[in-house]
Amino acid sequence: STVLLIAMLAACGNGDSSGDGDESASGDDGVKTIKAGIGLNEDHPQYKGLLKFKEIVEKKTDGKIKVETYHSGQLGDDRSMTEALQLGSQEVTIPSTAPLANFVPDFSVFDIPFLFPNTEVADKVLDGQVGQDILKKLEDQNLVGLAYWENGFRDVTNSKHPIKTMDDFKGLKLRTMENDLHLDAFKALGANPTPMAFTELFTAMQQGTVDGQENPYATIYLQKFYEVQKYVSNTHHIYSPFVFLMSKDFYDGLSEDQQKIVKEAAVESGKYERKLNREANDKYLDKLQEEGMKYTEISPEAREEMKKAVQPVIDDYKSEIGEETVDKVYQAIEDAQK
Ligand code: TF8
Repeated sequence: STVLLIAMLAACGNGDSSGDGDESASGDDGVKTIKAGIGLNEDHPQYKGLLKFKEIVEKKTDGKIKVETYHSGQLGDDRSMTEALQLGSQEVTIPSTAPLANFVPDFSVFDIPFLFPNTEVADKVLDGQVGQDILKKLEDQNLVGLAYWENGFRDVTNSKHPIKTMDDFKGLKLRTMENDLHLDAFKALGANPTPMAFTELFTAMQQGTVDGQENPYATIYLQKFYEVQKYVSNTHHIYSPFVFLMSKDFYDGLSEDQQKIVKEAAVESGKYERKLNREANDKYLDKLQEEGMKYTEISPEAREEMKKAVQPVIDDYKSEIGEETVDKVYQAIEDAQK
């Protein structure tokens, strides 16, 4: 009877864990469920984009695919949600490329400081062959990259003093995303950087564990960082893409039509999210100042000094990212400006 009991427990314990994600993702009525989680809150364009994805997919599949949406890190942070896709306990997440570099090093090419001159060039490179080829590399990690969305140009905030030149970074305890290139770049600028998941950031700033962080204005405003940060500068030091990720096991379990629908929906809702995000970033700097933050303009000379300081880090990382990927991205940026 003990053997029978153990066998019964083992059967119960199996639940979805042995499934490749399909059992947990599709009920016996043939309806498949996409569990989609993001890190930013419901006010951010990233969530509005996800709702657009849900609307398109549920409409085009006549409800045969349902999308459950979760925001504010309810399902975890960028890295843990990406791991959940690999394990089949979640179907969609939309991380920044920086944490994604821990799964596919090539994504760190987008963490090269001052890489993209503007969003037009970024869109052309990301949506062009070079960007799409980098997405393909996710498939070895049981992930499918369906589209690039936009996090945006990143700007530094802190609670200590205005940042006007590189000197002002000296000794500043700055949180960075969990990405070695970011870490080393801020060390080269003279800061004292700490990698941390986004879900822990607000508390760390509130408690003074870190003095500052760097994110686009929309995130700084919509996540209410102005409540715990005093100074903001337009460093615009990195353009961060998001990647619309889907579990490859789940994607492979879809019909060809359904695969076409989710791919097109990710691209279409991505264009919508980029538009909302760009409108947001322009107006949110004003709102940050209305909330009492002190804005400091970084001069072209100061930015040039920062570019020079981080160049050795970029040279060091070229082989780690992949020389071919780095060269192709630089060439695509040049071609996009002809
Ligand atoms: C960061 C990122 C995040 C986004 C979001 C969690 O600073 O910019 O805000 O990746 O999806 O960690």
